[in-house]
Amino acid sequence: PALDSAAMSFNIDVNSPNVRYTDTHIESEYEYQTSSVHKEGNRVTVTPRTTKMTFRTTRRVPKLGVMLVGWGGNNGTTVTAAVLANKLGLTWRTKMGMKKANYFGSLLQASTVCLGSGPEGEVNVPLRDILPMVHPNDIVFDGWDISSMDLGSAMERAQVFDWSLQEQLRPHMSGLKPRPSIYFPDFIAANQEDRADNMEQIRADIRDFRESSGVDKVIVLWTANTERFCDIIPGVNDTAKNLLAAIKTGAAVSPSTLFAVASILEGCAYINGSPQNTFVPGAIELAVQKGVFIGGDDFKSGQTKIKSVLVDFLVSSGIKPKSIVSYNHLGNNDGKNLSAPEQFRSKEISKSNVVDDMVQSNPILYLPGEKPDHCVVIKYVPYVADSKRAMDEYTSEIMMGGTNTIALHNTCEDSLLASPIILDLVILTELCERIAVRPQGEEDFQSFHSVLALLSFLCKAPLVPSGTPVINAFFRQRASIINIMRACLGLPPQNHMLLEHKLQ
Ligand code: NAI
Ligand code: DG6
Repeated sequence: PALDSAAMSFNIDVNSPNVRYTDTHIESEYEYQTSSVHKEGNRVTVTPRTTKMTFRTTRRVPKLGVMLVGWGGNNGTTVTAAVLANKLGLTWRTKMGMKKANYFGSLLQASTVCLGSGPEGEVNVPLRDILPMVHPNDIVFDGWDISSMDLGSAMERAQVFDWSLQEQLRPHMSGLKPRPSIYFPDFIAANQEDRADNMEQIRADIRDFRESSGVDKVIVLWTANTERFCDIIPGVNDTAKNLLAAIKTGAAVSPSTLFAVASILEGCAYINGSPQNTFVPGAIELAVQKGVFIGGDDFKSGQTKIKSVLVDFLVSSGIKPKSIVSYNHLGNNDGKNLSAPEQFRSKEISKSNVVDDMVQSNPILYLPGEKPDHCVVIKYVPYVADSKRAMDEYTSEIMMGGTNTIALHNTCEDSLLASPIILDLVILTELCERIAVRPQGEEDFQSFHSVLALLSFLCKAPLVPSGTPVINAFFRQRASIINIMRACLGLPPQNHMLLEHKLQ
């Protein structure tokens, strides 16, 4: 029987003098415990530190609008159709039996967290129930594309869903049409006048969507094709002021950066689901100045997600990965776009840096600067369409000169992995917009840094504020999200000590 995950919904009340529920907020008094470490040669001094702070979460969940750049693509159509199918409670027959719409693959909708244990044993609840959050069924979608095809036809072009499901969805999808977007075959050489108009048009589109749909809040997310990396040019994109001036005069600015700037100027969070360096220094500075969240880069959906688990497992077991070779072939439009060298290079960079933090964490295995050989190959094979194949070989050095080789073969619809990640990205970003923190002794509450590092779990190349560590390891990223949510409820971090079961 199909699982009814919607029925698995919990109301959580924290019974603690440190937590206050008002009509508008959940407030928790929290002790943040860290250690300050001083290392001099082989001598390490650790000083535990406790910082008291108040977390305040606004309880009212807004009506959320999400504008997708690349709405007519495989991810854009798949996420829109999946939400519709869930909202309508659709079921469909396949050769494997009846299927029911669900949100498998979503951290927030389909994974759980253990709140603790009681007479009934361990109690696990969906992450979506820990704090008041937007439900994906309630998201209103809109967006842009360089293809004017309606979403019903674009869904068919994507070849992701079973035909009998598409037939049910088509009447709902065909009326949806992407807004015209901007296309610069080589954005560095593009027409200047147009560009200034383009940004104003994007801003007007955002305002039009907000007004016509009646949503309270808009988040913009890039799921359009991968662009090539752009150069950081002093005087053009190095500061917020220069970037705004460059856009006005029509200097070299990529379409994705234009979307990011337009979104920031409209006060809308902007998320980059592709690998290119949309967030040039000027765009980051602008987001900080305006207090708007930005996040990215590049959805962490399959091969890279496994890498962020497997390399962590190997290195934290004391095993030394020496070579990681990752092949991909896929036949969708993303694969076609990535068959161009400059676009492939963007993806190669974001797929390759993912092991760095794990390797650097273990100086027993790796000398300073030493890294495993890491090779990423992507080939376009039209026949396999959206059903991406990823093949990986991990070769590691084990005890006494031994060699351990692990080979993986992974096949699945790429867009069905990316779509739940898109939902998590926008829902988590929206939640973060409602969380404020006040360190003890300070008057004002502050929000998270504009560069929303909490999204790292969902991204291949996490964007973090300058000077802060990049974490790629899967379970560290997951723990960060869960423990911050727990802090909002005045609950300590999950420690997995289970001392209550380990003492006499
Ligand atoms: P797709 O090629 O099916 O869709 C991209 C859409 O963007 C197309 O409809 C295209 O017409 C449109 N587009 C291109 N330039 C545009 C512009 N300037 N403005 C508006 N629309 C524009 O690709 P897919 O499979 O949906 O992937 C989208 C992006 O997500 C790609 O960059 C891909 O690398 C990235 N990604 C996908 C993952 C997955 O698992 N599917 C995982 C990680 C990243
Ligand atoms: C080739 O790998 C195509 C890419 O767009 C990927 O499918 C996508 O970036 C997902 O990558 P990963 O490494 O998370 O599976």
